Amino acid sequence: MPVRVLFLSDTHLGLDLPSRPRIERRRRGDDLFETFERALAPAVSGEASIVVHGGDLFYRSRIPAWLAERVFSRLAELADQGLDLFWIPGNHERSGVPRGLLLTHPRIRVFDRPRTFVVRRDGLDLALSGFPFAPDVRTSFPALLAATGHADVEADVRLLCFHQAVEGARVGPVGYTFRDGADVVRGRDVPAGFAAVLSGHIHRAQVLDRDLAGRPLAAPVLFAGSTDRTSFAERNEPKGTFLLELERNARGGIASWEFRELPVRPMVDLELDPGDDAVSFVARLSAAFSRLDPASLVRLRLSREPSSAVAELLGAEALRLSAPPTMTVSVAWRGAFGRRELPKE
Ligand SMILES: [Mn+2]
Repeated sequence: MPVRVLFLSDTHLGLDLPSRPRIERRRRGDDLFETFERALAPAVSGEASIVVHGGDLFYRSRIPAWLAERVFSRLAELADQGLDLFWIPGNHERSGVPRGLLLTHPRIRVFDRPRTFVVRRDGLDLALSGFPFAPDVRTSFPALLAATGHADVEADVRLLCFHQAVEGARVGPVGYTFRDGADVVRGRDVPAGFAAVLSGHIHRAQVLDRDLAGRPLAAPVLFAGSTDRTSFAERNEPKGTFLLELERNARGGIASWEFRELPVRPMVDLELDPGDDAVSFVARLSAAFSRLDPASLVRLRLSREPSSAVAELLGAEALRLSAPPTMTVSVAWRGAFGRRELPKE
């Protein structure tokens, strides 16, 4: 019987989530928690018995205690129901996150240093080897891999888990490609003997099977990507998780997978000429908003610096009122005014 593993990463929980909001409105922070919960659905329903979080669970390394408590108690709940959870600390989690809270649960394992965990599931011994985010991974990779101790354990199926860029990974609207930076794992360093490599860090979901010279990788490298869009650079990317099926073979197991897409809010760039007349601008703006999905995150880009009458509207309650309450609008234009965001506190 195959073992099913849910792989998610880069949930960035805590982003835009103040403990005492002064304005009631839809927040990205709430979106990210909703998407996090949806992402966990295959684990909650029993489709997967193992969950791997590829890192950047939180949005930064110093987090308030209430946030850690909220997230860790949810993870502990899942572990209490019999799931095995694994977490690779990302670049946002190198020091300040109080990992001690998680390390005390017997079914929650944290790659707080290079190490290998073995769990028995559905008659298979599954070894998960990994290490926390390493900034200079290109040179340190062989040593980090060896330090996991993967070679010293017996297992039917093996996974390698980390939070790094790998040669050939692509991000952003124009497809920036990671090549030979000090923070990039070489394609030829991806080791044989693993069913798959699971990595966080790269926010675009993708699977690598070749290096940039076209040579096949020794194991497929899966990036689940962020579970929700964390910036406009991700506005065209589908978001989701991977559900993997792992089976035994003589070479560290074999993996198959499907991408489980998650519903996320549309991100829209709205270009508008501010004109000089505030009344006409508001009418054009409202008309443009009404054509969009009311759940959209809108980046309003003015083609030129607005007149003072129009500028006054942009900073004010008026703009908030011209958009549906479920819409989030930010404004940017070139010129002396710089950049403004709305709604804001
Ligand atoms: Mn991230």
